[in-house]
Amino acid sequence: MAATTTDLAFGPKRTFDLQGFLASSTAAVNAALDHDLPAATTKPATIHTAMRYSLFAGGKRMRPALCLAAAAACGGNPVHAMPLACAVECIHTYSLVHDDLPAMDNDDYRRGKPTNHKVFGEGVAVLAGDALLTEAFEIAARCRGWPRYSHRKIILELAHAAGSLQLIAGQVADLEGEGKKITAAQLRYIHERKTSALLCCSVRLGGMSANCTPAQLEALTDFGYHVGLAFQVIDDILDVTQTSEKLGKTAGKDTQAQKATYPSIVGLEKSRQIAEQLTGRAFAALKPFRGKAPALEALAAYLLIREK
Ligand code: GRG
Repeated sequence: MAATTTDLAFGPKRTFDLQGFLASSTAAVNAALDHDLPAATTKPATIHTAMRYSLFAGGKRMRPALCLAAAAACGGNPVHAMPLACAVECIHTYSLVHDDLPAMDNDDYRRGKPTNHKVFGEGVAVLAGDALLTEAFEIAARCRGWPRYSHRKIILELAHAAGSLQLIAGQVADLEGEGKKITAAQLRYIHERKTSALLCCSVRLGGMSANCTPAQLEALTDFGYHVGLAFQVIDDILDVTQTSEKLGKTAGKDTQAQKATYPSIVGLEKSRQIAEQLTGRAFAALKPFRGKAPALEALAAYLLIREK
């Protein structure tokens, strides 16, 4: 991965060692998660082994990276952002474990490995997802509060993004839309909740962990919202253009499940244009940082050209 902001037409030319940033943020997040989660051998060992199986299966760790990058843009200390970066990854992993269940997307392959229920059975996979969701709040509760962002406000932020108005709402609309012809507006509703809400929350939490100003939080929200939407459009494109081996999850699932996606509604070419426009909006949102958010810029640029 050699992505830097200089690769794309957005914003002024800047270089940033994204590979180095992702390597160090992923290593730090993995070490913190390893420390926070009960050991695989802790009784009942089955549940802790199952939680760790999916959490350490090799996800890209984009949500924690966005959280840490947002904290850096606001002059924060990564130590203060880390509990929140770990919490969003736990919520994301829980959502994948449950999404893969036979009652949901019924998938056998995730993060390059057999899905949780294929290894541990459906009952344990449901519980592993539940436990990861709960663990997220236990870890997040270790964050510190600030004058602008109380401990309570930070936890509410996380709960709202994961709850029935956002992440779950998106999943419900996604399930109910299967096999139906839906409009681009309805598809946007699904993407905003199913995908963008948690990505945007990751960015906002990073800012909050740095006691960011209201203007910075507004800019981060605008950035996270657009990056989140672009992320799902690219995800839909990759589903029809990449192999399962490359993605580490079953390719072609959306077509198989008769899911409405941007490529199915507007075609591949137009979908790419939409992803580029959304990424352009994300870049524009960072203007108030006056070039002091290089990691966020580089992440947005990379997410547009990612191949998995
Ligand atoms: C409550 C039963 C129950 C289920 C909830 C909320 C939910 C299930 C599922 C969320 C829906 C979902 C899977 C949205 C897709 C978001 C998305 C594009 C995920 C892939 O993210 P990546 O590419 O994955 O960052 P890695 O594996 O790299 O972390």
